[in-house]
Amino acid sequence: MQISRYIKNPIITKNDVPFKVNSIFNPGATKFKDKYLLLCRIEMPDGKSSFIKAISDDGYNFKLDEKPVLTPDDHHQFINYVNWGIEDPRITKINDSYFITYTGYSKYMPLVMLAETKDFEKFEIHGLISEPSNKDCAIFPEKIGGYYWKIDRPSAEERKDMWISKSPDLIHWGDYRLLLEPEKGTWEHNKIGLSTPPIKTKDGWLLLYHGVRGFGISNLYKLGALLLDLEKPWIVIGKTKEPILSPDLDYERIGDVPNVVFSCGWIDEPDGKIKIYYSGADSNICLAETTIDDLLSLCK
Ligand code: BMA
Repeated sequence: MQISRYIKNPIITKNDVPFKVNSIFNPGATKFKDKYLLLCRIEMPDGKSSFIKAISDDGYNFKLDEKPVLTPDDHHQFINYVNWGIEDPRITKINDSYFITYTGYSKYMPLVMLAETKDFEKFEIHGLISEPSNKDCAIFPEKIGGYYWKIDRPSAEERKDMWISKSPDLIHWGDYRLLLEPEKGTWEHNKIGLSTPPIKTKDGWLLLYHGVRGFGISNLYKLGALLLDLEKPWIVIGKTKEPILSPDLDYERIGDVPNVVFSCGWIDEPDGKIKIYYSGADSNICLAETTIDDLLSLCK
């Protein structure tokens, strides 16, 4: 398997946060002004999550901000949909704007929120782009056939499948279609969901997704890759047969939620390498590296 964990994992833990948090994990990732930027989920001592920014010159050594950059309280008219926390940001750059899809959590259960920023200081909160229950959403980085596209994961009673839909303006969504359902009897038996925003490759749209299987009292979260048709992104043209990353090391096994590897962001380099930012056991931020070509060959 052509995927390697960074030897100094985890790269960020709660000890790096300059104030008291329960945990830091599940960051969205992007390049911003030639630096690596992570928008990290921090779970505060009261159990509600906010976001904090981390910046790096090399993608390995990050410096965290002094304070959160986006909190539930910043959500004003949307506060009732996020007052149990904001979680799991995914970042897509379109032209000179960064669009962030994330989970708004409240007594109404998870739903998908959309915010936009140009500088990662000020955020324009566009509001809800799903009803509950829904999460694990990211937007494609360009229009396809004249429309924006997103993938998300509604929870419909027992069903936990990935869906795709389109929009003329990123706000109003429709043309919903099933994209992928869990393959029964395998590592993704119980549920799947999008992990990283799609990247355009010569062979199709490439993305990571997570699969979950319950064993005894534990759920195992693993990562796989998925390849979608470039012009018709609702068509799956390839998928990894086995997970590309599974919880194995102590920092993936032991933590708030044991036996989890979970990713919300990755950064592709001009030379075809790709940095996958992920979290172990909902308790840290880690890095794994591979190449686009390796992932593509595993999807065929
Ligand atoms: C998912 C999300 C993630 C979390 C994962 C594993 O449902 O809530 O935030 O990392 O479970 O606990």
